[in-house]
Amino acid sequence: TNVEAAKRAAAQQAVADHFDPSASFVGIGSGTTIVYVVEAIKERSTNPSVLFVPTGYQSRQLVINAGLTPISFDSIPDRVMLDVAFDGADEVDTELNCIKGGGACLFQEKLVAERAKKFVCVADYRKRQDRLLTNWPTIPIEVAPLSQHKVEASLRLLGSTNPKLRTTLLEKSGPLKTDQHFFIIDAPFPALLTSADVAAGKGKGDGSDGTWEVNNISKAIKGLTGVLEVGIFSGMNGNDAQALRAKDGALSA
Ligand code: DER
Repeated sequence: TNVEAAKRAAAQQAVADHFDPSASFVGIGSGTTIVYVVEAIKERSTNPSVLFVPTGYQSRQLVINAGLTPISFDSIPDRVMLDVAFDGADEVDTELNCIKGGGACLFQEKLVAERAKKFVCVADYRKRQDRLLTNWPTIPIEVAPLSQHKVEASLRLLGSTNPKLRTTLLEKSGPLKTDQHFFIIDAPFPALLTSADVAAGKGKGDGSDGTWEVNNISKAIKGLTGVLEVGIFSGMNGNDAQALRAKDGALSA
């Protein structure tokens, strides 16, 4: 099946199911799937004063190029929650936990996702796995440049075999910088256990036996001084995180 067709199918289903044309504030994520989400929203939006909260420069340009009105996250009025936020993911497990950060936008993505009444993750069939880090091998972590080596050492102590600074020789010599001017470290770990795995005795999930549960590894990494954000999205504040999967164009939630 054509991956692009699957992305478009997932995006159109997600917007049909979760975009209310009368919405006032809508979060827009980063990556390539989100492009189809914005296209679908453009077809359905009827509220001329709806404002779109981007999750980085790419997301903001996408909103502007679609003729939609962006608003910066720090301009959202106090106590206002976004009606809905749409974003992609690099991997999604059976409990709707996500690995995010393939596009190095995870910090603003998490800010926006947590500010939304509903977080809609739009992901084609390639992203859906039983456990995180099955197909996508690493946890993206945004760190203050000065803390890079220290965080890498701490990640090794947590069991990451070979944490690597993200560089891209194609566009720039040297490390990639995020929209916050921070670095990204990609840390490989064994597949992350779900809470059901731990309940079933598949491992302790606290690192003591070499296994990690999704929330435990996320908290352990987030606790390292120098870490700004971790590319693990779980629970989403109890929001109704919907992971949509397009399989051969058909959809299953
Ligand atoms: O960086 C992210 O988390 C993005 O949402 C991204 O990785 C998903 O990108 P894709 O839609 O191009 O696969």
